[in-house]
Amino acid sequence: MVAVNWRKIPTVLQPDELMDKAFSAATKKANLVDDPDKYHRVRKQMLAMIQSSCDILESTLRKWVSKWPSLDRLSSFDAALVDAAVGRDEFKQNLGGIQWAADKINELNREGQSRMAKHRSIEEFHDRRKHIYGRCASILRQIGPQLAWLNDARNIMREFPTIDATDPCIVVAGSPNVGKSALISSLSTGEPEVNSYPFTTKTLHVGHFEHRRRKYQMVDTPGLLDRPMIERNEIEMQAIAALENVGSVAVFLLDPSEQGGTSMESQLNLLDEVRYLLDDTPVVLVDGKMDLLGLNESDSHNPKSGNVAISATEGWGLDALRSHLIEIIGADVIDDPLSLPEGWHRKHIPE
Ligand SMILES: Nc1nc2c(ncn2[C@@H]2O[C@H](COP(=O)(O)OP(=O)(O)OP(=O)(O)O)[C@@H](O)[C@H]2O)c(=O)[nH]1
Ligand SMILES: [Mg+2]
Repeated sequence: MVAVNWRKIPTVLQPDELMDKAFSAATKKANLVDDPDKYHRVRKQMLAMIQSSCDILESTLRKWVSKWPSLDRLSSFDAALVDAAVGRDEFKQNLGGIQWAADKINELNREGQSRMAKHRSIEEFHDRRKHIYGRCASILRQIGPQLAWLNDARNIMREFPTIDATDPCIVVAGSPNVGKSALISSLSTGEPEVNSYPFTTKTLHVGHFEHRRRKYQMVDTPGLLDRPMIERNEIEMQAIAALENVGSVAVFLLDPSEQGGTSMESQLNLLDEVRYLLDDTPVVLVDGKMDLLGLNESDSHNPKSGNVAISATEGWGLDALRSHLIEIIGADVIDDPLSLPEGWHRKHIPE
């Protein structure tokens, strides 16, 4: 399962643009044909026009299909994103329409070649070429709505977060305004990506850091895990189920200062829901905005709650939190088969 780079999905041309591209390239090809005998020249030119325009149309359409992510190969999280944003069935149908057109053009190309072989006059050569062009145009016009749909879908999907299901992923949850995005930014090396989930109008942050050449991803979940269950729709539930699969660990960020506007009581209620939703994913409790709690940089835990304490804006406690997360995630990883079991020392191995 590879991560989809949503930004790499190509734009598709509209029918007129695609025809211009194919027909003008075909005319150039025809102009290269050189034969002193008019009859043979026109015949070769018309053949070249049919063949090269159909080839370009077909290969362009097939290239689009192949560059679009294949739904069957998406992680469940990515599939939920696509379903929520543009609809899984529509996605398949519209892409299927492009495939259909490519097959039709291929048939047309072969038909044009074989019919041309039977023609015996210059007029027939021209007419055959015109006929094929007309039918290409009609096929392309038929898929006009599909092409327009794909471009709209692309513009939506470009904003999706890229999450690699093979790398560990830290899901950051918590009430609105507790500092989730700030935490991801301060733990990330480099600028975090800013994306959006189709379920929410908010932007989300995806960050990364590396440890021992391993990449750790972090995603925040605005509007996804911070609302009561009752307000969620089916697609959001699917995405949450998928987050459970993709997440190695969840950070539940609390704001004991309550400066974010949510009382501790409702933050803790939300915690219960998140624990329930993410079921098997271990949850690490973090008290954020510790600079507002009268704590010092050296306090690694909040003495009141016993939770890990950090300040994203001051940069306090971040290294300790990162190490803690790496350690928890590491517990799930199968040990290096060449390493020795705990408590063993090389000197115990018989020489
Ligand atoms: N004093 C202080 N302020 C913080 C800290 N972390 C975040 N903030 C502030 O809290 C506010 C909310 O931070 P965000 O990171 O946007 O919070 P969020 O949880 O991503 O918010 P939503 O995405 O809207 O749910 C901002 O004004 C931040 O500057 C911190 O450690 N200390
Ligand atoms: Mg945010």
